[in-house]
Amino acid sequence: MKITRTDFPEDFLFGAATAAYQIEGSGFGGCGPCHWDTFAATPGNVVRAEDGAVACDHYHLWEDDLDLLTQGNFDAYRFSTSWARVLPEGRGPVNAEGLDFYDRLVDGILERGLKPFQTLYHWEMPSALADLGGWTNRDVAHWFADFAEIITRRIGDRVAAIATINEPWCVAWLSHFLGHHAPGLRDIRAAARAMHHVLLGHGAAVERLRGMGQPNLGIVLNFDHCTPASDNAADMLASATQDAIFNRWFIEGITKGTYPDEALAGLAPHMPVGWEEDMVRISQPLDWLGVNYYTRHIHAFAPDTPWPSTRDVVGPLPKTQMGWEIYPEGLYGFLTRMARDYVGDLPIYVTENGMANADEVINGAVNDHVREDFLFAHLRATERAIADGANVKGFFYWSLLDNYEWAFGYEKRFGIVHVDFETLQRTPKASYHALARALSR
Ligand code: IFM
Repeated sequence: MKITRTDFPEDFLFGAATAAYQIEGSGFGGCGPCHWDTFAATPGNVVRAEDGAVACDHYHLWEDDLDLLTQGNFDAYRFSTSWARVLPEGRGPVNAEGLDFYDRLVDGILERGLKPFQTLYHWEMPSALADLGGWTNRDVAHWFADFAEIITRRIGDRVAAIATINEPWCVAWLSHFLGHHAPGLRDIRAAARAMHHVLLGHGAAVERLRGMGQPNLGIVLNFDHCTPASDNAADMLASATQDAIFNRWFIEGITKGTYPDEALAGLAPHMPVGWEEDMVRISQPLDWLGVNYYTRHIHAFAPDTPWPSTRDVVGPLPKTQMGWEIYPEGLYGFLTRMARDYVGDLPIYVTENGMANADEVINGAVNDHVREDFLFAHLRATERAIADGANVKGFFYWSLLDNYEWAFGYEKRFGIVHVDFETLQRTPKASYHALARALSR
């Protein structure tokens, strides 16, 4: 059965999400270099060594892109403001063109009757700060708070909500332990520091913005359902360890001021000295929580490997173009778990959910019916979580446009709007039209 707007509470917001480096084109408008430019330029890191220099050229085509949101009957738009675009050196001189761009963008969002949901950090660490260690350097917290203040002084009067960090697990673990994202480190000491400093940066930015009187501050965490490969004790512990690293570290840091023992079991020896004293700053009250959810993983014990001694097992469920299992039940699980164990009645937004598919334009149309099914199944899961008490106030599809999917370059297509990366032509897909029908009033 299809979804309609009336299946959700009256004030529920339907939106679509994007991020600066993935769509804007960092080669335009005085944007500074970031660690993704050099990560991509290093052989073996990114498919075809593609980078975000042009991306979807949203920097020039933003008005057309915002029109797609209104024509799709959306209520809100989640976007990010690039640190490297505002401060090309990460600190010091401000790029006036960058601030002007975001100023025009926010006005354009409001003129179209949409609510602007801003994210401050969606992964473009300015190269000058990456040179100083980026998230492994404790000073990153105040560099980030300074950036947060500068951009907020310009557009904070008009945004509906601000998230400090997008997906700290990716910022810290995926990028400093697994090495799949910039800066591409595979080092437990760097990872432990980034795991802590990313939350310290969050706390410092919240403190700074609160001090300026800025309302509606939150953070966007990603969650991945952990399933043990079997019910033997070693596989159960492997799954619990991954759950602690991925799902519990950040939410427990910000809501309880503690880190889970199962994660500290490996990370404690590598943590920065005195980290415990930062936990009060990290766990300041928030106004909302963003939940990004895509899939689950199955974890098994991996003997003869160092902590966390786990390996992934390929699961049996249908998979997306990313090879990720489609598991809507996981979204229901996290929304209700957040409400029950961590945030109570605090507003929760599904800030990202979506799937990649090998979409093609055929006779002017993209028939991505598999994405319609995915989307409606996850909306149903959200609806059930609300019925069971989770205070979910909105849902943002990832993503409005096909875009730069990080280490996968432009190969994986998450958009409800197809982008031809040669001509930059946008083609709304069948899923866009289905959603527009569901959301019409
Ligand atoms: O494209 C990313 C996005 O930048 C962060 N969340 C997950 C998406 C899909 O991988």
